[in-house]
Amino acid sequence: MLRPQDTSTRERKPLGGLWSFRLDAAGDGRRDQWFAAPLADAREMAVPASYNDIIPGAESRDHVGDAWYETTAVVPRGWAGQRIVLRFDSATHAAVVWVDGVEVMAHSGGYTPFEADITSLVEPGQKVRITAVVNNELTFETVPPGIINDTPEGRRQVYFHDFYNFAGLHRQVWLYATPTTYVGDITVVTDIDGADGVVDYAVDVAGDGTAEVRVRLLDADGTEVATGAGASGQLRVPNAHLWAPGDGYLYTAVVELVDGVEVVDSYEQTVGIRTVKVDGAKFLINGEPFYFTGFGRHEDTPVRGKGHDDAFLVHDFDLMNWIGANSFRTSHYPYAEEVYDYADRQGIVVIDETTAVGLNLGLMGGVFGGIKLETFSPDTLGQVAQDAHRQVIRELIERDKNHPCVVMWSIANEPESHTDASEQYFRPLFELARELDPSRPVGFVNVMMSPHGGCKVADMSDVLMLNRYYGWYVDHSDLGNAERNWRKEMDGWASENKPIIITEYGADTIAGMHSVNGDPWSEEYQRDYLEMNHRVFDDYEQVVGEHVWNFADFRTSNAIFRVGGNKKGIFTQDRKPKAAAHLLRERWTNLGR
Ligand code: GCB
Repeated sequence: MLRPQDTSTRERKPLGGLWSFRLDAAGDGRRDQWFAAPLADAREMAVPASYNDIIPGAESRDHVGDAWYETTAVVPRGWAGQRIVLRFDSATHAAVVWVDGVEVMAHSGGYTPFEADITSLVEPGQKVRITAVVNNELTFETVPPGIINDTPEGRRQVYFHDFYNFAGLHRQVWLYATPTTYVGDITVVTDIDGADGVVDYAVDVAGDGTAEVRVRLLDADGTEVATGAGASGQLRVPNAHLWAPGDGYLYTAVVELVDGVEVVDSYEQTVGIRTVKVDGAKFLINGEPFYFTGFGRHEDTPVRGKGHDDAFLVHDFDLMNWIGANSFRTSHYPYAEEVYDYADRQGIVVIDETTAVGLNLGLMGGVFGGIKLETFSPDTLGQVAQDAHRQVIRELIERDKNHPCVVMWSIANEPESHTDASEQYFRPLFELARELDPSRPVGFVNVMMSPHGGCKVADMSDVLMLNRYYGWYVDHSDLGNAERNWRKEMDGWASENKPIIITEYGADTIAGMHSVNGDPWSEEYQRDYLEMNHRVFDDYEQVVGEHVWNFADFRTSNAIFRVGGNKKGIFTQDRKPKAAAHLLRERWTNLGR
């Protein structure tokens, strides 16, 4: 799905700002048709933002169920005769949307965009009322999954991942206009042939008319370097300036639909020419071995929760640059599209992950009152969940396929992967991802409970992505044993002749806590812990990357091992460095591989 753009034929209008807002834990609104008239008894709420931490108190923080959002917007007069679209960049986790009381769309999945053609419902020059009910419930039919318990105090949401279940309209909402014959989709896949760049493109012409497709490829200075005609084709760029880690060089494909001399529609698609390949135990970008340094991250900032914020985007990338990180994983969901655009321009490499986190009920000791639940079964994660998982893979790849920064798909984080049921669950999902995008490696992130020899999904992965907490969740405060056990396990994985990325390793650390003994939770322990891990990584050439967990401290649900959230950040939640930041900076800016 193409992002809205301003071009010579298109216009967009962001609708972010303050919207009317009302929590509806009882679920009255759908029954009483709150969408039919201006939202009564509403307060105001920022969009984009999570609502949870904006309103003080447990009512919004622990809210389970519907939340209503409403705004009005004037459809620009100049859009008469155009196709008019309403687009939500995301709504966490599911939404139904009405325009002047008429339902226009419904969507499940909290981190991908959805849109509706509302041309027939609106009058250019007139005001429209847009209402969305956004639901935050996680069940065995959603990805990520959860369980809702009825208690005397109300419904309580339980989920199987640690990061807080922030909800709301986290990203921009747009009204935009295109011509009625328009560019519906663009796919670009790039290759390198000697010094030449090769760009295969395919353009979907959508709408009511017919048109010819014309493509002009411009370099970063705006000079035309190649042209193409027809809905699909190949462009060759002599002496191409490749997109590479640290060098976010982008061409622009100006895709035009033409009817005679008239340009019917025009869309600008950025193109980074690069290749990605797994060769034995090497991960190659443009044929060169690449070593990932960086983080698993979260969309999580004070007050706004998961709401996208350009200031934090730029600051976080500057901090990653300062520390020598060349990459990150979008743990554990697709991030805002602004993040990928910026990573393209900054030359930062991205492992792009779906929302499939917490598919592992074996990790949930105690949550079900002593009852042992199977992870993959008709009563738990069955067909409906697998279909939802298919949908998030599809929507992720459709949304992000053209970003050069994305070098790999991660289809799940730490699912159960040691059982026959998990093997059956995942096989078709790997097939789907490969069918949708044969140009990138596909993997999943393996959990410690499925060590080498015990994992039935790792064989399907092009790259072995391991989350390991030797010295934290096991061998806690015993780094000697931790190192020995880590090496023992690594010996097994290293025999697989596949690249290994350590996608998580980390130690909870309270900023400002110090200990001459290097006690856990101190800044000293975090440093010692990281150094131990690095000694292990450096002894295995199969290890092609290290992503510390986490870039910054982040909010979690409450648990006895969480003190105001997950404190494994190298930066605090407000982005102040802990001592380990300097250690990583020293290592990553000097890593000669
Ligand atoms: C993990 C998860 C991550 C958690 C982390 C932790 O393995 O993938 O989401 O935050 O452990 O710190 O417990």
